[in-house]
Amino acid sequence: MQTQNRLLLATALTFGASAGYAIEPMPPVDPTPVADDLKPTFESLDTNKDGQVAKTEVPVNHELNTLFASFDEDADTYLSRVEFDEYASEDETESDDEKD
Ligand SMILES: [Ca+2]
Ligand SMILES: [Ca+2]
Repeated sequence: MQTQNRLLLATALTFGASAGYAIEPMPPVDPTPVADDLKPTFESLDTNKDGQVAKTEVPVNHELNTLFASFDEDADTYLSRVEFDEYASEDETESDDEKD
């Protein structure tokens, strides 16, 4: 009896192994959607309407907060509209090459 049980167990294991478990590849998990594709407008950031965007007016989780210094060319800790436009037009990769 014991021998037969072992045999059955072995058979079951072998069967299970050879049948295999079809391991389906997991679909890639969608990365967290990035919401800052759309750049804020100068007006939306200039909350106190003084005509400049202070770093404190930029949400801390916004990429501009990190990039602020690199666009604040005169280092006055504000982005003027001109400086902001530099940021706003930074990675808009519209190629005008094909236009005539
Ligand atoms: Ca402001
Ligand atoms: Ca500035």
